[in-house]
Amino acid sequence: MPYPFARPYLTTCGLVPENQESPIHFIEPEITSARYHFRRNHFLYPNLLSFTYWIPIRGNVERPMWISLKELYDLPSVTVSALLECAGNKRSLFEPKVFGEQWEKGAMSQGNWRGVQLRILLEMAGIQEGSVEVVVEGCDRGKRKDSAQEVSYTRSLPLEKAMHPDTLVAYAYNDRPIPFKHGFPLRLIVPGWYGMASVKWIKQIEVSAKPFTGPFQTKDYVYYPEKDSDAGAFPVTAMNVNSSILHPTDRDILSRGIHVIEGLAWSGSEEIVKVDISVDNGTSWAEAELDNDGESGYHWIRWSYEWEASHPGEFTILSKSTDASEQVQPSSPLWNRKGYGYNAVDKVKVKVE
Ligand code: MTE
Ligand code: MO
Repeated sequence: MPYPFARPYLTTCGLVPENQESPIHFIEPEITSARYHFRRNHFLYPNLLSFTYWIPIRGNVERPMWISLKELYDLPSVTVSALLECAGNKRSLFEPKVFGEQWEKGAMSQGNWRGVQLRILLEMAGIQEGSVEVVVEGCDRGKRKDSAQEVSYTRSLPLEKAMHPDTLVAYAYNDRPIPFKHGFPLRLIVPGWYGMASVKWIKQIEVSAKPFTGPFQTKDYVYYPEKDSDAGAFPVTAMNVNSSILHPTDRDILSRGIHVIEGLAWSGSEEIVKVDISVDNGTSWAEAELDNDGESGYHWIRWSYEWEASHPGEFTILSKSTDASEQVQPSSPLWNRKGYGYNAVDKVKVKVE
């Protein structure tokens, strides 16, 4: 990457609460250090009180319990290398425009999360017959614009996803305790799903026999394809197949000669099998080289394409990825009123002089 020593700070969508992202061309291609990790918050940062260090596991369980951090650290742990992408990443690109934080392309990160499988904790407590979801509450709370009541940031997972071996109650990020802004001491990590599922600052875990209806479940993080009605609504879950061009950057002026077009590609459900590049705004396409370590997993892959810019002019460069289940980035995304899951073919414009 071009600037190994100095990178700019995050760009800011809002400070109260704090919502910041990394400029796309400064996304670190392997591991996002905590400093450059985007920050997505619905409320002010919570005050962590002693209860944070004892997590209740309750609800529809045989043996309701409290688990301490110490006990948690002593349980067998696993590490998952996972990409976290905000469902609103790239929201600013929707046409027509939608309301909400106007994220550009950098509300995503990738790193190694270590913790205890949520299913181990659920098995310790013993899930009762008839349970359908696991509800995880965060310590942060406040008022939403749509209600006078204070609420906490709380989300549920279907039982099957909660029991998935890669769903973690994480306590470390890149071999260090999770930084406070990213959920210290414990956060949920739901690899493959958009970031809203990965609840920070876990306060309690509750097994439930009925679907959870809190506002972050049933009002936000729902795709509403219609502007004026809720027809056709469905929940935001796994990350869509997607890609971003890291280099060159949009509106770069390049000299004639060979340029390496580089970027990232990812999907929440399957491995990336192909990335197509166009340097003529989609008239012709060629395959990029995938820097695929052969591992399937939850991380993005890097790709590159050598381009000989032999004559001056303006060029529109596109990247389009395909995953193993043959999902392909569309030329126009599914427009939805809250602006989630933008995944149209990525685009930068450059000028060759
Ligand atoms: N957890 C809590 N407790 N509060 C929040 O506001 N935001 C969610 C999720 N978990 C949120 C949360 C959303 S929408 C995203 S994209 C990720 O956290 C962002 O995680 P980060 O701030 O560590 O990047
Ligand atoms: Mo998000």
